[in-house]
Formats: sequence, structure tokens, C-alpha cells
Amino acid sequence: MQESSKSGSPPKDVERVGHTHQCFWYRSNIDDSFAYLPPNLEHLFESYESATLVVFERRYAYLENHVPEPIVGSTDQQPLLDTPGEVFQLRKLLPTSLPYDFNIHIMDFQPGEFLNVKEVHYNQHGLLLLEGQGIYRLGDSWYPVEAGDAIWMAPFVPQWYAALGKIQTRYLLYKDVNRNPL
Ligand code: UGY
Ligand code: MN
Repeated sequence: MQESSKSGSPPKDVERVGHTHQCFWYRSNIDDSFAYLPPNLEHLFESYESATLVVFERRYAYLENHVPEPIVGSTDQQPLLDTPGEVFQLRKLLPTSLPYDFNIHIMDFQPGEFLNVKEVHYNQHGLLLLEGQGIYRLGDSWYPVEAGDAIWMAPFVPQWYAALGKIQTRYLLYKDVNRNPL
């Protein structure tokens, strides 16, 4: 977003999450902040300075008796979660409870660290590499990736990452959860 700019609204029934490194958020001027807006909640993103942000929008999958709430926070304030069998550091931006039909994972790898599991799962991912560089394997293809690169991972695509270079990798990962994929 440019200095003094405002977003429009998402379409009906579309939820939204925004995450930024350098920006002033609604009620927050902390770097690395995020906001989750449930579907049909009137809002706008307003930027007083120029800012780089990533926004995910998704048509919300309603579930009877469950209502998602708006959330504003910052990555640093999210607890580190257990990652059994893995070495990367994991934080999640949204609650894991049923009202939320996706989550955003923030994953950190030190140079030389990699995913132990070659994952295959029904969930789709949208990934944005925020810091660092490494190799992403998707199926039988291997891609050198660096900060600023984005990846869409289709359901069931085999996936694996190894961090290279001299600084930590941090990536942000959309993952659909809590709904029957069929
Ligand atoms: O949670 C995940 O599916 C995550 N570990 N996947 C990934 O990093 N490609
Ligand atoms: Mn995965």
C-alpha cells in the first residue's frame, strides 16, 4: 500500500487476513502485525505510511453454531508450539478452534535445518517466504527460493523444504483446516 491509502472491502461471505512487516495497523503500530476479519464484518485497511503486506481472502465455509471473531495481533506475541519430530519453530496466528476454516503458520528454520517429514496432505498452502533462502521440493521438482518468493501448493502435492544461506528462513503459510475437504 502507498502512503495514505485505504483498501476496499472483500466480497460478500469472504474472510480476510492481512499480515505485514512494516505498517501501521488499526490500533497497532507493531511490526509483523496481523489482523483477521471474519466474513461480512465492515472494515478497511488504512495505511498512513507506505507498507508491504500480504492479504489472504477466502470464501468462508460456514459451520452451524460456530462464529469466528475478529483478531488483531503480532507474530512475536504468539506462543511457540510443539513440533513433534521436527526442528523448525512454529507459531500460528489464528486459534485452532472450529470457527476458523484456515490458519496462518509462521515457520522459522535456521540455515541447514529442513522438514523431516516429506509431507503429503489434502490441505492447500499459499506460502510467502519472508526471510532467508533455501530449496523447496514440490513433487519431483526442486526450486531455489528466496525472500519475496510465493508458492501455491495444491492438495496432495509432496512438499519438503531445506534452509540454506547465512540467515534464518521465515515463511508464512496459509493452510485450510477444520472442514471436510470434500
Ligand atoms: O503444516 C504444514 O502443513 C507445513 N509443515 N507444511 C509445509 O511447511 N510445507
Ligand atoms: Mn504442509
